[in-house]
Amino acid sequence: MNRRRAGLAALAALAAALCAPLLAQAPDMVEVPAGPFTMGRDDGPEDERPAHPVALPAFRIDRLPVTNAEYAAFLDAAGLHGGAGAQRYRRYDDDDGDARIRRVGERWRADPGRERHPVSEVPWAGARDYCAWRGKRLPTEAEWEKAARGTDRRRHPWGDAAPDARRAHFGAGWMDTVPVDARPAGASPYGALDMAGNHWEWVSSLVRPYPYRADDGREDPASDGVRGTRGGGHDSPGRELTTTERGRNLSRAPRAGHHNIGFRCAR
Ligand SMILES: [Ca+2]
Ligand SMILES: [Ca+2]
Repeated sequence: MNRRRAGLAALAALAAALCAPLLAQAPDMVEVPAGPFTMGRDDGPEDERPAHPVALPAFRIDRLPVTNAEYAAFLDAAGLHGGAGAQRYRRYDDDDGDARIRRVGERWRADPGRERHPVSEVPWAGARDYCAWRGKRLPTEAEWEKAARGTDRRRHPWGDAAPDARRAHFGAGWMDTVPVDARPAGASPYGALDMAGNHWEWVSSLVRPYPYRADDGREDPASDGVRGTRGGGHDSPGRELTTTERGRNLSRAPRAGHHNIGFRCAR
């Protein structure tokens, strides 16, 4: 090897060494640019009608849902309960058989093998508090839908093809979940993973009829009303895995955690 080629080879090796960690580590949030998108559809169930334009400012959303390991770290930092007196509430249904985080000594710990699975049994207020702890917030229902759907009205995050096992985890048994990054082929137009299937996801919005309006009271953080859930879960049939499905067949009382509802955060 002559000196020039040796020098180039050394440079290339250095560049590869410097870039490797960047390439290996995808960003933990994806960018959704400002602009309108179409929310809802005209040919779906009543609660998804009508298709209507919603304009949103730019925002970022987590690339992945929150995992058991991440939520265990939050419980360590923030504690199981929030509020005080009559306002005291629980951030995790730790006594539920479907909980996959347990207190071990003084610490909260994800069950072995479940660390990277989406967290379940988190009441809506726990999801809200987790996002605040990370300097984030829950996405609104409109933000969630745009992040999953983009601006071309696609039926699923990956496009219009029917759901299959390569793109999403669904049609599975009770609590049969997979790691949050197990289905890269199901990425949304902005690169968010796992939006369809595995777990439903809490959004900030109360469940109200369309058209979506952020200023009509549905974003009231103090309300006790039912909060939205989006995306479909591991035990959903394929027809619930659309970008427009609103989870109307689901138990989603906000004060309880549920076996098939997790969340991700936005900013
Ligand atoms: Ca999901
Ligand atoms: Ca529960």
